[in-house]
Amino acid sequence: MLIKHKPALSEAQVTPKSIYVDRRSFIRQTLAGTLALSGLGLSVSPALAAQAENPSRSAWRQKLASPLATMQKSPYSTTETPAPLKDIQRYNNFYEFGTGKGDPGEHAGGLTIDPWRVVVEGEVEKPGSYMLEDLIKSHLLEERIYRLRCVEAWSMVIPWVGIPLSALIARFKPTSRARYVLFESLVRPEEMPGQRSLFSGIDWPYQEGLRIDEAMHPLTLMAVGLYGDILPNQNGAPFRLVVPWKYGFKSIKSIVKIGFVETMPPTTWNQLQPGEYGFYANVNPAVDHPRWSQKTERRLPGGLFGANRIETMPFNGYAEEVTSLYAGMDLSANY
Ligand SMILES: Nc1nc2c(c(=O)[nH]1)N[C@H]1C(S)=C(S)[C@@H](COP(=O)(O)O)O[C@H]1N2
Ligand SMILES: [Mo]
Repeated sequence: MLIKHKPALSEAQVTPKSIYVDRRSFIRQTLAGTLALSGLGLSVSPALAAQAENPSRSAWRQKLASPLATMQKSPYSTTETPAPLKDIQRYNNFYEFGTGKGDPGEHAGGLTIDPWRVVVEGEVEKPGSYMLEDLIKSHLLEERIYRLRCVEAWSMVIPWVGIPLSALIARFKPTSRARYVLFESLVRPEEMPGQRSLFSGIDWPYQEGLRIDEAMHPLTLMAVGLYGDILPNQNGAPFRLVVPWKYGFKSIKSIVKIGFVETMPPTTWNQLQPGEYGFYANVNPAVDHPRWSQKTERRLPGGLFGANRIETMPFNGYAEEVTSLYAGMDLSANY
């Protein structure tokens, strides 16, 4: 991804990186810092205090405790070894928190993720503003270990927890006019420093979309967790899309709206650079990005000696399951 302008450096971004390397030592240091500062009669910044506790995460974890306890393993999981949690949490794209890979890990901790509402609108018989827990509670959570391939040519294996999007869509009862599904992320500049930057280049909210048959495909997941716990904030807590055969930018985070529409919806990266980020964005080693090759990818974390390059697979290795969705389409023109 390349954003047109360099974002303004925010005050929070100058906090030393070493503080954040390990979340536990971060919390320890923050608490120690709080004590030290209060001993000196100084106060700690509210953002740091929020990252140390964030009661909304404990509240949401409690709501998800019994669904998580009955989580099922899925036959759709890859047998590849998942990336360690620390790598999944510190190498992210989530521009609402900054454009650097470490920014979401540094700045998303304070995001309030409970209560969380999801607005469902458009061509459905059951539109409404739903509490997230009400959307989840009648479904069994599944663990789905999927490869995630970013358009920037890095990838990771991630053990998501979620429910198939098809099961959710069925309860909203789409009408025959619902040909596409659109998704929108949270807009909350007070908690999202990337949205306060005048130069981010993105017109918030982050938006994505799928054709209805892509949305109904059994591989398409709405994730609420990973590694058996609620989602880390930097990975899109409390509720994000995961479409494993498409480039990662389709897998929109921290979703607050799902809409059902008749025509192809505008999507964030496609609007910014239509020649580089197609609406379909299927992982395809045969079609290079205009600025780099898509034939190989860096599988993270790298080994002892750094880069761990592997060949990129058509549809990210899910060709057998999804090729039929695109029968008759020229994928070289549509990514
Ligand atoms: N709202 C929102 N969703 C987003 C993004 C973003 O910037 N904002 N980045 C996307 C991109 S480019 C990728 S590769 C994945 C990264 O997911 P991860 O950080 O959980 O690995 O999230 C996607 N979803
Ligand atoms: Mo990405």
